[in-house]
Amino acid sequence: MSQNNSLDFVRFALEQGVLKFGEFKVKSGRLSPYFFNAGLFNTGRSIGALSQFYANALVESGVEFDMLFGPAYKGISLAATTAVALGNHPQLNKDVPFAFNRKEAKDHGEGGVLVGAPLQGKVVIIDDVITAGTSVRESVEIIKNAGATPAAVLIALDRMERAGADDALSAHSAVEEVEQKYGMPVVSIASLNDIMQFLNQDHSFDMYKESVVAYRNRYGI
Ligand code: OMP
Repeated sequence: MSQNNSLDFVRFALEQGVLKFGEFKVKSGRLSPYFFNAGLFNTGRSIGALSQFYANALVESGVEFDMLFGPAYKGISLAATTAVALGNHPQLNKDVPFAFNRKEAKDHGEGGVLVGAPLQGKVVIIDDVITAGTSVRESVEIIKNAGATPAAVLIALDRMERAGADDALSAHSAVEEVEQKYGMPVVSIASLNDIMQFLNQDHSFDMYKESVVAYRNRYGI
């Protein structure tokens, strides 16, 4: 990722209140000095800007792809808006198909769990963060069952922290585990490294820097 796209994104997420510093209990039970709540990109302009960051990250990654898949629920708006942004991207200029799943299969009307373009070719899974990798596993199954190929996962923030319990920390992060398990890259708009770089440049958040460094030293990859 170009550093501009990543650092601009960290700044933008802070401005929107999506990225916050403080003390937050995360899914793993750890007390994290920062939290990223992508659900707060909840206006037309903010999700429009978010989709441009996703589109830039994907194009800059050089990953070859044919379409996007957004796992329900959060992935639905992400896939739709990022397809719009990719359509307007000056370096790509491609009308990118997108699809998403329903959580409940429909037994009437058009039926099935898939909505949108038929799943085919190289498919990029788009999501906000990867915690346990459950949503990636389900998406990979859906894509393979349709005869298509999962090509990459595109996320907003890579927290770059080791999976596992405190006394049995894995050598790898959830993102690395997904990359190894499925043999495909995980592209993120920004990562904990970018947050650290932001904290080194912008001194308005100096009071949180120490705790972010300590957290990274303890859990970081
Ligand atoms: P889904 O959006 O349903 O995949 O859930 C993402 C999970 O990651 C939620 O349980 C969030 O609470 C959690 N999460 C974040 O969204 N942002 C973070 O910075 C950290 C976590 C986390 O709990 O690890």
